This record gives sequence, structure tokens and C-alpha cells, in this order.
Amino acid sequence: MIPIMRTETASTDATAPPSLSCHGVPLDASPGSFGFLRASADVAGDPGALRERMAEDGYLYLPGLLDREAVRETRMRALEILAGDGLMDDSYPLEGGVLRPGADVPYRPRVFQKLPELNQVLYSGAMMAFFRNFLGGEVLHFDYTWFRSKGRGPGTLPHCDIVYMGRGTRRLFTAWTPYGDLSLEQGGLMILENSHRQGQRLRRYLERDVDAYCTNRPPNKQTPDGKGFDGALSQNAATLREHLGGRWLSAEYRMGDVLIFTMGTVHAGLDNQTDRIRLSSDSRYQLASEPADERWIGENPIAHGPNAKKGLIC
Ligand SMILES: O=C(O)CCC(=O)C(=O)O
Ligand SMILES: [Fe+2]
Repeated sequence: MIPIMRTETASTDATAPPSLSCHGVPLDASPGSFGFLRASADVAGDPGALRERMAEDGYLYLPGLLDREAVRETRMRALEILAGDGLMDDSYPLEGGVLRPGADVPYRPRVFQKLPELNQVLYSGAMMAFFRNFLGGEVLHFDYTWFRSKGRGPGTLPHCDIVYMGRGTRRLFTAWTPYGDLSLEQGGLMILENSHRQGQRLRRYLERDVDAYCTNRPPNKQTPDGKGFDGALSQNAATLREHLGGRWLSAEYRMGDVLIFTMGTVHAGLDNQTDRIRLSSDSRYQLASEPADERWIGENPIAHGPNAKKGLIC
């Protein structure tokens, strides 16, 4: 009998899917488990079609919505700040975003809040025009901007945004904006397909608020593990997908792209497996006529600070 020859080419085959992970958990990159976001640029000017698409997909992926040059300007300003802190490898051109070996990049959104270039990209021009058209009225954006700079390491755990910003209208949308062209290995955002339709299954989670605590329980009994609720839906993106179904969807994002999604859409970050920094922001938009979550509004938003804590009997 002729033995079946096994060739060990999978890891070097250029067509092999990249090895992806979320918070250290390997993800199955086969077509039934992982896929690419559907682009909605074809309906970008049609508010009715955009709303239908949002209802259907739970997200709108809009390649090239923003002015690429304006996004690049923001990237450069942010990289200059990070280089000033000694985090960038100065043997490479700054624009490439290569980190100094071993650089530990802290999450410091407040450092970037007042960057004029960032505010211009997010709160004027094409972005605001898009939301006026999509929402059909005057738009209010949160004053707080989540600007993220991530080096090699774990991506954001799966969650829905409602648990962080659910004290106002539920018709609130997140815009996730990359400041750099990103390979999948560099840690872009993923959406869990059809997760926005899982409201009933996720009901208990979606009703939560990260800043609420139970006045009738001791501090170490607030959650079963005593660690407190940080907003994550799961520590394991792979088993979460198996339980909820659907595929993890992402993209090879380019500067100028925006990904918009609902408060009940499950999303997570891929791990950054490279030495290049992943820069992105998330910002929020709603109708000005609807109530807003007070934690994120004003000159100096209280965010998740002590003034945001809310005691409940539970
Ligand atoms: O960029 C990330 O890793 C997380 C972003 C996020 O959670 C969001 O855009 O709501
Ligand atoms: Fe989020």
C-alpha cells in the first residue's frame, strides 16, 4: 500500500489564513468561523437603505468615508506625542509606527482628547454629515473620545457598548476609526455576526451598567468572582462565538474607513501580533433631541470616575 504523503506546507502557504487571536485565545480563521465585514459604501448616500442595512447587519462598514489625508494628519500628531514619550523606535520613519522594542504603551485617552486634528476628523465634515443623514436630524456627539494606542499584546475582550453608556437613548451609535492601514495581525476590530439579534439571550448582560453597584452587598460580593464587572461579555471570543453562532468579521482597514455599530452589537479587538502600533478612536453619536448619558458630555466628562457610580438595591 502506498502511504498517503502529508506535506507540511500550511504555515508557509501564502494563501493560508493568518493565525488570529483575541486576548490570547486562538480564533478559528476558517470560512465558517471568520469572515470579512460587508461594505456599505454603495448605499452611503441613502438614509433609508443605511437604516435597513444597520437593522440587518448591526453595523455599517464604510471604507473611505473620511478624508484620508485628515486621518493621516491625526496619525502623525498622535505618533509625535508617543515619540515624545520615548515609545517609538527612531531607527524607522515615524509614519510607520514602529514601537521601540519592549515599549509598554499605556491607555491614556485624555492625552489625545483635545487634539484639534482628531476633533476635526470625528466631529466635523464627512463624519457629522453622515450621522445627520443617517439619523435624520441634528446630531449630538459625546464630548469624550476613546483614543487607543496599542502595542503588541491582547485585544479588547468581547463586549457591547451599552454597558458603558446606557444612561441615555439606546439610539446611540459607535464609530470606530483606524489611524493607519492595518493588517489583520495588527489588531483591528471584529464584529460578531448577527449578535445584534441576540437581545433576548443577552438580556441580563445588556441591562447592566459598569458603574452601578449593589448597595445591599459587600464590595467583594458584587460579582460571583468578587472582581467587579468590567463590561466584558466573555473572556473567550472563541467559545462565545460557538455559543452565540455567527462568524467573527473584520477587515484589512485603511485610513479613511469607519465602522459604525449599535449599542447591542458584540465586538472585540484582535490581538496586535506586530511591532507596529495600532491607533484608533471610538466616538459616539445620537440625535440631539434624545437624552444623553451624562458621563460623557461636557468640557471635562466625569467618565467612569467616582461621580459616575450609582448605588442600586439588587
Ligand atoms: O478598539 C478597540 O479595541 C475597542 C473599541 C471598542 O470597543 C469600540 O469601538 O466600542
Ligand atoms: Fe466597544
